[in-house]
Amino acid sequence: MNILSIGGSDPSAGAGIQSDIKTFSNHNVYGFTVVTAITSQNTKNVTSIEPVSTKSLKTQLDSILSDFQVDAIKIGMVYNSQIIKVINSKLQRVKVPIIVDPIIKSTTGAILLKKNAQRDYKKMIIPLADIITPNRYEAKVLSGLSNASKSAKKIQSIGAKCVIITGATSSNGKISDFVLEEKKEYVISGKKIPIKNHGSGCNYSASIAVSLAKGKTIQNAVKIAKNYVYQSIKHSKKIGKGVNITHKNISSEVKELSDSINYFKQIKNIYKVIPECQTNFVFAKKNPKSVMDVLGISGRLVKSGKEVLTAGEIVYGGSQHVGTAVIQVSKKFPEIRSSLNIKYDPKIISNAKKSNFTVLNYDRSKEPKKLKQKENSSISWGISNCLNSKPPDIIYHKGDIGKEPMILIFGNKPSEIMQKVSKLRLAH
Ligand code: PXL
Repeated sequence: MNILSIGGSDPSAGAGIQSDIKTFSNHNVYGFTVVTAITSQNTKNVTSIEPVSTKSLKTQLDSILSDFQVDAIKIGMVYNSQIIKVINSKLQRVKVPIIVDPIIKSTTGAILLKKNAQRDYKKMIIPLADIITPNRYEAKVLSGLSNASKSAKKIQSIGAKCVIITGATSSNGKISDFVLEEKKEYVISGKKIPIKNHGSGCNYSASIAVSLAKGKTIQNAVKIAKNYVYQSIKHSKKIGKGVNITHKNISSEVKELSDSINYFKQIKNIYKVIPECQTNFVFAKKNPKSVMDVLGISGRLVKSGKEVLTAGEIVYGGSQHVGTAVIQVSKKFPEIRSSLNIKYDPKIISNAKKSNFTVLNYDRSKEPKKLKQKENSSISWGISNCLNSKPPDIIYHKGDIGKEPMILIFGNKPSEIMQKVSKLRLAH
């Protein structure tokens, strides 16, 4: 997945295109950048702004749009009317979701959209927007209105399909975004962190761009963006002499799991090993106590025709079933922290034995009746019954009445599971 950010260069990398690359990367998508203007700034002030020439802007856009598949476009700082006109003419016929983040003033008070360009901005940039994400101040400048609902409706009437006013209201430690979709309006609230920062607006709109490219609903996109911004402010750094710079480092555990999931999904014909109950791939903290200590995919890896799609996000508590399995194994073998479930196939079991894997199994039909009634009890019972003195590579069962047979692969970490997967010659 590839996303293009069109905006200003910020050498402090707190905002602008540099910050967007970090957001895209944190969401595991590739980012392109087209520079509209070069700002000189730090955490205290902006000292210079030089827009690029229209020729450069045109050729930058052509370079990207003629070569790559672009799954969404974010438009940030545009500065003047010449830049606005080029963007409008190049993007009018582009058929990918466009997120517009109106950039009018910097946190430190500098003008980032010239006053005499505001008319052209409304005429030529706002109508490109599938989603526009002004903050309260920007919404007021664009609409002339203070009331969130009226202001959003005005901006929608200028041509944006959906309007999200970020930080529309805030009280009691909460900050709420006002969302006006094509046919409904609602508010989404989250926790507020009162830290003056540089970058949160860019983080928000870039995260929305990723979600839109992934086909998520606007409501889910807003929830994901709010959480991302919360984290980026929480981990913001005072690395300069002025305001904090937002920062979010995806944990190495999430990166490791996410890389392995992507690798797994790319295996040829891998859809054939996805069971009816779908697949999860998990990675636990050390000594996990509950599934809330285990990273998993909240909506699992699901089969859609011959494709395997990631439904949901990688989150702690994302898997009940496979999460419970890894917790049970880790009680006896603490080094084992990752697991993946796939469809039972005797050929896979015989490949595993040929590779000298430690393969264990249990018979679900032998589980005591009393236990069966409890949610997820079977897996704990089955696993604790079959473990022996060696850490397992594979544990399988052949099902029970109404229960699907299943293979679980175990390893110390997701990349080790992928090494095992390559030996098992899945989907051949
Ligand atoms: O945060 C908005 C923003 C976006 N883009 C650039 C900026 C700023 C704020 O300073 O400099 C280039």
